[in-house]
Amino acid sequence: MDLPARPVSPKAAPFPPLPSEDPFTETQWKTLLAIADAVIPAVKPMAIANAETEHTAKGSEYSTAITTLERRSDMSSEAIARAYLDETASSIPAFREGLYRTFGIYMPLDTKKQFAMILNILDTRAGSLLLTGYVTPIGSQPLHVRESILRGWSTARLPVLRSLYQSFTMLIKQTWVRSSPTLRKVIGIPRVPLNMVPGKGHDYAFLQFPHGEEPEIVETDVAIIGSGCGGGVCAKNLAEAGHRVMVVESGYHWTPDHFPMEEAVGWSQLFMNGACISSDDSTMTILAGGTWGGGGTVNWSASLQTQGYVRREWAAEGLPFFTSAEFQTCLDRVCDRMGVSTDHIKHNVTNQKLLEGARRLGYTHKAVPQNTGGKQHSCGFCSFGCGSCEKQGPVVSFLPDAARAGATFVEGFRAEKVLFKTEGGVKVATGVQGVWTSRDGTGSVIGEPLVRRKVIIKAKRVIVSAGTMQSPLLLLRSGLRNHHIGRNLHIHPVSIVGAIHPEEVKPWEGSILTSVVNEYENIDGKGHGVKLEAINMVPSLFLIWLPWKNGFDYKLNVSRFKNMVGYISMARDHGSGTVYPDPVDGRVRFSYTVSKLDKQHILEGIVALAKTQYVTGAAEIFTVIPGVEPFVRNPEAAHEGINDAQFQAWLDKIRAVGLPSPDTMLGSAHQMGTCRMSSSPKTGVVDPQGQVWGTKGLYVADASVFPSASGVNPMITNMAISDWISRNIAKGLEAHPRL
Ligand SMILES: Cc1cc2nc3c(=O)[nH]c(=O)nc-3n(C[C@H](O)[C@H](O)[C@H](O)COP(=O)(O)OP(=O)(O)OC[C@H]3O[C@@H](n4cnc5c(N)ncnc54)[C@H](O)[C@@H]3O)c2cc1C
Ligand SMILES: *[C@@H]1O[C@H](CO)[C@@H](O)[C@H](O)[C@H]1NC(C)=O
Ligand SMILES: *[C@@H]1O[C@H](CO)[C@@H](O)[C@H](O)[C@H]1NC(C)=O
Ligand SMILES: CC(=O)N[C@H]1CO[C@H](CO)[C@@H](O)[C@@H]1O
Repeated sequence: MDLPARPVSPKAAPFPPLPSEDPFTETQWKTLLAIADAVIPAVKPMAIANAETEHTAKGSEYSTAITTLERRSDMSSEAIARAYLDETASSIPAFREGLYRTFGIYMPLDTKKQFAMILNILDTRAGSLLLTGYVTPIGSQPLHVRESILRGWSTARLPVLRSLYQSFTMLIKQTWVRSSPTLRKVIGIPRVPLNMVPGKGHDYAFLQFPHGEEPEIVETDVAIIGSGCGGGVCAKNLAEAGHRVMVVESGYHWTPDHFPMEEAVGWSQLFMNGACISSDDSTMTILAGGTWGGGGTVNWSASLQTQGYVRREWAAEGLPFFTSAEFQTCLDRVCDRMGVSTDHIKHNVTNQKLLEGARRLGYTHKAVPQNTGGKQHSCGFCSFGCGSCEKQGPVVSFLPDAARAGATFVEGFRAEKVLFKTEGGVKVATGVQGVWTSRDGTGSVIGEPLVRRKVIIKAKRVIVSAGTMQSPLLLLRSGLRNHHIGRNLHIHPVSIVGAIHPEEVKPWEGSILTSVVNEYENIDGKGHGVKLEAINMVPSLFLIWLPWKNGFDYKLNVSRFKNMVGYISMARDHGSGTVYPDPVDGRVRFSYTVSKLDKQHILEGIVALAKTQYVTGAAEIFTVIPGVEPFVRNPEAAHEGINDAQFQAWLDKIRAVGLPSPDTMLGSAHQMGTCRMSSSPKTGVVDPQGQVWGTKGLYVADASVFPSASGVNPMITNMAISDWISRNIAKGLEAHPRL
């Protein structure tokens, strides 16, 4: 019953160790796991089910489910189908560990305390009555009562109950999809992309420092903090211009033979804060890279140049660079280096359906250029690293170029603050101070490190490329007080539309994001609107968005993954938020509430996406809007196209319900703007050359300098701006003759 042999099997990457302190008490765990088992229960046929703990399926329902699952799984294994239905969340050790890690490592203290408090309240008679309508605490209720309490929360009038429903079901779906031993077998998804040929990565040498009580002091011309898209470009340019360059990165390098990483581990090891960065109102989650190569190691290859209307908007704010020939040269230069083109694209089914749907509706659409070095890149798993090295992220392009020009690298280095001297009342950057954490004795990153040491890097120029979430925090820790630091956070908020097609799609096959529909990109006439794009179809990123009514339905619905496609309606946001440090431990926090205008735009995009799926034959279409049931196509009405009255009524419902708060969950992987570039220190953080206002020698070069949202996926814009900033820095530095 094993999957057919695969040509490659990436090296296993380990989880970070579990914290020694248990995040919850035994009674809190009991309540949480009872809720978990209500979301993902064992399903048993009526004849043998124990209604206290198991979901009871009527005899025929159960046997139909088994045969359906067998058919779907490719493996025709009744044993696997039964094991899948038998599975309860709490019976999976990796599920419990996943929750333990989420609460014990990644969740900020005050959020964890809120959860603990809710669990306590649910365990009292009075609290239970208030929240569930029963005096018996939910942890002691039979399964069907727990299920009906959760369903009741989903439609409650009280917003706090609806948000309980969302928090619990999302958390549990997510942890289960990552950890289930049977789900992937039932879905039939392979461990690595079919026919993936492992690539040979650059052989990095990272600086090592000896033990010592005193800080280690090293010297360079340019210190670059962060190895992501911005930092990578700067490193190449400055090293090639003949300067000594040192790039420091808080994450670690994973060689490509670890890629694509298994989903569960990948979320922990490759993403910032375990991919668990939620807005203060908990409706929004931000994904950011946190490894060698930053977002470039986990992004999806979409390589779109900044559009004219955004360039004009930025130029009109006193930044003429954005309409200059120079900016275009920078865009073209970074694209050339990564072999960006549309020539080799072969659209997978998800992208084909978006393009064909748009064609049939007369929507503007186009192929999205890929940074795949002039090769076809059929890899649907790039969120967890690119094993073939075809994706030209910084780790395979800019950083190796920098290495060949003499740049040096430090992994495991967390920059604490920029150091200054004062000259004539101006702060002049003299370097950066941080803590270096070496690997452990086995070369891994999970054991006790061999060395942990404070390091001071003296430098003539310091470039902060720690990304939109971390760059402003570093500036604040360095004592800078410009009011704009951390503000103006734009995120391109996205909502999701999924569809189930009658034919097999195998959505994990082929390239991830090769098409875009632009029809609704300028709804307000001022450059705000949505782009419609494909989402990366890996189970842990997609299946969590399917609605939950009970665990039996949910298990059966997610087993149809092979027939699903998924898309995002992504807004160029007019509204903005703020990034700030957690008061307890300094980790990144943010506040962001999607504006009314942006919600309207996202909604238009959802409607348009649903139409593309209707006209390409979807059998079912679903959104993540609370209270909107999936649309099930009536085959009789198909000839009417989108005029199908039932379909229109469903679209009306979507428009009427909108995206209610606080129970509509949105996501983002495009954070920008928290160190905005401006023509005056009164309106931003860095000057038109990328130098931090009020300082000398300190620059920011990453997506945080965008004056507002880029509208397109931000990587190329980020790299082009970083190209310009670093070339100007090089001009102002006297070159060293290279030895
Ligand atoms: C899943 C996903 C898919 C994406 N897909 C696309 C796409 O297809 N197309 C596109 O254009 N964009 C995409 N993006 C967005 C794009 O990757 C980011 O916009 C881009 O990487 C941002 O680059 P950056 O230089 O601002 O920061 P990052 O690339 O995030 O780099 C910052 C680096 O600094 C490190 N760092 C942070 N703090 C410190 C510190 N104190 N000390 C030392 N190091 C530190 C971080 O670990 C990180 O590695 C995607 C992003 C994600 C998460
Ligand atoms: C990701 O970002 C890097 C730059 O950091 C870029 O070179 C690469 O092309 C991007 N890849 C994808 C898949 O977006
Ligand atoms: C899940 O299954 C139920 C019942 O089988 C159905 O009503 C619902 O629409 C399904 N959800 C999706 C997203 O297909
Ligand atoms: C199921 C299916 O048709 N998958 C295709 C997705 O697209 C790639 C090309 O990018 C094809 O190779 C797959 O066969």
